[in-house]
Amino acid sequence: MPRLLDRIDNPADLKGLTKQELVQLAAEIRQELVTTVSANGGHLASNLGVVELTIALHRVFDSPRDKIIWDVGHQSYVHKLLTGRRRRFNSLRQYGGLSGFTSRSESEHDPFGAGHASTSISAALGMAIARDLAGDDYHVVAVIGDGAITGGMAFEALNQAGHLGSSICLVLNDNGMSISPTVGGLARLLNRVRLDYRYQWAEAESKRVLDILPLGKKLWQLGQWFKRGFKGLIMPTVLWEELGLTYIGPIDGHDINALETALAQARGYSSKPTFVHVITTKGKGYQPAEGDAVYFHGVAAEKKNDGTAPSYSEVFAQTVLRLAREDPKLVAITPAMPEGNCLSVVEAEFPRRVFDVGICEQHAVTFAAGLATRGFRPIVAIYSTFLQRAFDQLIHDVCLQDLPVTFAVDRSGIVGDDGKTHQGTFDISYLMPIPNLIIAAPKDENELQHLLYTAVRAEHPMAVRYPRGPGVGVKLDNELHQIPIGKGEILRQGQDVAILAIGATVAPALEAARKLAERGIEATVVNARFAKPLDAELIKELAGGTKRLVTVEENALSGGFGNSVIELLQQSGISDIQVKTIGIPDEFVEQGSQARLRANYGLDAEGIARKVLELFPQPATRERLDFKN
Ligand SMILES: Cc1ncc(C[n+]2csc(CCOP(=O)(O)OP(=O)(O)O)c2C)c(N)n1
Repeated sequence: MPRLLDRIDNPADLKGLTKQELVQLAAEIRQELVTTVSANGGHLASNLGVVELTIALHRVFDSPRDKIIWDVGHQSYVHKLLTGRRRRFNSLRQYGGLSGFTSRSESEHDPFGAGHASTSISAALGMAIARDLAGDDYHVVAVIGDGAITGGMAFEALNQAGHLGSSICLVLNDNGMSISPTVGGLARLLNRVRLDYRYQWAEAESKRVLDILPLGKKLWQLGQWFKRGFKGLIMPTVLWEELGLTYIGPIDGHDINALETALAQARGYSSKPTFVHVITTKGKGYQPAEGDAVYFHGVAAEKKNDGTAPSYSEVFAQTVLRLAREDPKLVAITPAMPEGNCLSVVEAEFPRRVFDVGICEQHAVTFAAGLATRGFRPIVAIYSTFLQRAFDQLIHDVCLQDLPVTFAVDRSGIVGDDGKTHQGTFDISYLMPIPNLIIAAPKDENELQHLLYTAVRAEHPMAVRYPRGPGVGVKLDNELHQIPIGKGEILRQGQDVAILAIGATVAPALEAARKLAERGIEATVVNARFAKPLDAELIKELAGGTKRLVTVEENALSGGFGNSVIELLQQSGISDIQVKTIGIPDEFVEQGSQARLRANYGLDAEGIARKVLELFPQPATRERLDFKN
């Protein structure tokens, strides 16, 4: 039987469908989501939960004239299917394919690109004010989850939205879940609405009481006061109303009729911000995802781990567990990623010393600073891309006061299919100029343990960056030891060229050296370990020896490790040397598998060997070096 979905080329095609057809369409969309995400990986549970909401939004509003903004954008797959991207949907998260998030360059139906959380209300407000100033009359809608609304930016925008009073429609997609269950006071408040069915009774009762009050301004005022006080007692909507938003809800987010009624009501408010509270079930309609929404939040296309080596994140968590057992003052903080960075393992044993602070990177960093002032040893486990959010907190609250906070910078370097918004290719550059901060990267998962052990004993803030995915498969030492700060190690000696690699690039650098040796070029390979402070002594010695240096890093070249090495040479007056740097040029890194992207940027063994070869320009040597086989 032909699918209804195959007839939807743009949102206007939804408008003529009957209620029964809409139910069928929702089922077809869910089938498509499960099939594609099973093959390509992606955010399954979040998308399954917004099928009806997305259909209703596109029936009530008129995209692209009306602007529908998805916070984070990880739940925009249904929106993509309904806005002309159905035929390309099988390319989701693939190299050159559809993004797993919203993107302005991908479709006119994506008015704002996303990937990081809590931006939608600010963006919506900007568009709404632009509309008002230009004398336009389109609608602006922001859809934000109960996880993303815990982010500080969302609150900053809500504060301004109520103050400006411009018309925007904020849809809270409340499923009680961030990636893990949403935490915090706001989550508790929302839970009361979601879980306590008394809200239905409360609403009916407050309306009944108001109905029997006599008219007249004074009593009307009293009625308003009573309504707010009474509703607030049982139905915690008052927060939104006091902020200046008209509250509509709570609405069953899987009932298209109810959704359409509520959204149409919101659309009707032409001079007020509205807040439509929609209750959904994450993973809806696919039993495995409904049963385990945490696991099915983000599904990997390939198996994360082939079983031979633990992931860096797993080794991180096991190390924190050991350190926490030894030191009662050790605490760990995660901004909403206890599963991704594996801290849930530590939390199980030390529930009072692991803090999921919500999607609040800025708060996470300053919270750690506060703990450090009182003699605690905080470890902030944070993805490289999300630490960007807390740049000022890093400088102003941690490093300026030289507080010994450890930053476990997970997913550093190339992360793969999540694409441009999530690549961890900036951290060395943005950390580098901050005084007092030590920046390290282990060559393998064993060294990660030792660097973490070193970091929690350091007298300064220290960042340890490590990549996404499995370690290189080395044996993990039982005894942990401190690594001297700012000291690299020579892994291989050769007189022709020195390769200085840091972090995940050390293993391919060693392999490159082996390939070069087969062809008569002997390379020294150094595991730099520290981007700051650099091992100046070692670098100067190498420069004096081989006169040829190649640096390798999975980070932007601008302001990165290699540039720092060049600066050191320059400042030391060393000029009789050839230097090549391998890293990410001045561009955003696309989505694709880590292996493919690394190869694209010459960060694999072949690429490193090729770059070394550029320092040996004799054609005869070049011809002999064929690294393809
Ligand atoms: C600034 C930032 N921190 C962390 C993340 C990682 N992240 C992606 S989705 C998500 C949970 C979002 O929860 P919610 O908004 O409730 O949406 P749901 O998936 O439940 O629909 C998190 C923490 C992010 N995208 N951006």
